[in-house]
Amino acid sequence: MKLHIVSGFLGSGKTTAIIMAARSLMSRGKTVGVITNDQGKYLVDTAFFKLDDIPTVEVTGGCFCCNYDDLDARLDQLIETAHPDVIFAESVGSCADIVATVVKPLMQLRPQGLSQQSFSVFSDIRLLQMRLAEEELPFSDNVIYIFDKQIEEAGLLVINKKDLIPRPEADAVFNLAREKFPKKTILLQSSLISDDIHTWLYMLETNQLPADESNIEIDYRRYGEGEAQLAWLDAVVCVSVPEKKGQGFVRKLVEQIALVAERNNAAIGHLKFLIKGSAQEIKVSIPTIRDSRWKEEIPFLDGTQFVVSINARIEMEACLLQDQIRQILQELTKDTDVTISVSDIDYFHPKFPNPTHRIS
Ligand SMILES: Nc1nc2c(ncn2[C@@H]2O[C@H](COP(=O)(O)OP(=O)(O)OP(=O)(O)O)[C@@H](O)[C@H]2O)c(=O)[nH]1
Ligand SMILES: [Mg+2]
Repeated sequence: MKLHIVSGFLGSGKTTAIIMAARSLMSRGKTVGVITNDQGKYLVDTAFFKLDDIPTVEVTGGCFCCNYDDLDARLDQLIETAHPDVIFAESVGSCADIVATVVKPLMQLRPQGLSQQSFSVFSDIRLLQMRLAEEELPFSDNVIYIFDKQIEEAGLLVINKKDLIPRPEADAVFNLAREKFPKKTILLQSSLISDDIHTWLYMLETNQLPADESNIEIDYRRYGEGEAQLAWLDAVVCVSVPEKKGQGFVRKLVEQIALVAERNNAAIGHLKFLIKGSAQEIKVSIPTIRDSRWKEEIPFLDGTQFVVSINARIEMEACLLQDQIRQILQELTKDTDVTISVSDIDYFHPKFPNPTHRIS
């Protein structure tokens, strides 16, 4: 059984790449399992993997490193129930120091061992381009510190979403990254392109562990402060709209929630929605650097009843985020014949990271 741990900042494309890789492996007769991870619950990603019939288990309520025993147990559960040839474990996008706290413990502490393990780190090419050019990222210094530390510990760095910038610019980012990080294996990828996913899978299969076996130096105070500056909000909302009004309603809902960040001058880490109707389930995603394409991801929606799961990770105060989202929901019910009920809502700032193990 092979385990591929996939790390990288919020919205960098981890889930997309894993789904594409899983589809490719499954089409070749392999069995694949996934472990998702998040500080919150009602995870959009878990639901999204299940849409592809990929056996998926969750480690929720904190990162893999602070819930190592749960990760270990979920790994056993997945092996027992799904007998996967390959498991992908996607770590939460605000987590760093994974080599010391997850990769090494899994290699050294699991009695039955793993036939192979890999560790790759994703980065959205547009954020990396800005960072390498020393342009200001929209996050506070401590959040940027996490972004940097994730990249620092990568043995295999995947510069993802290359299709979103012109090819010469993408090549320039790749060359600059190679100059700056000569020890790393670096891939320039679009997770939407099958050939790129095959190359990534090939790199994983040829066992890309961290380039440098020594741990990164990381200041847990800064790392903890960075995580605590991000607000997490997870909600499940039941919506009833008149026939043929679903698409317009959902577009408005997503737009209004994205505007909360803008109004508060706050950076979005990742804003994700899963919209479940009687015949359709769709994911809508707004990452840090957004464009209007998300609107096209929302097709005509059949039916009148929808369950909308919201996972918002935004750099702002969690109570304020909750207040403003509730206000938006209330205002949307002022539209004729729309009813909205919040069946669950949870909002918080991640707790200080306190890894179960740290192996040097
Ligand atoms: N154009 C383009 N879009 C991509 C690519 N990879 C991912 N995306 C989009 O980027 C957004 C975020 O992708 P996800 O796969 O959900 O990112 P993630 O890293 O799993 O996000 P978190 O789990 O929230 O940290 C989605 O809208 C994806 O469709 C890519 O290579 N090219
Ligand atoms: Mg994800």
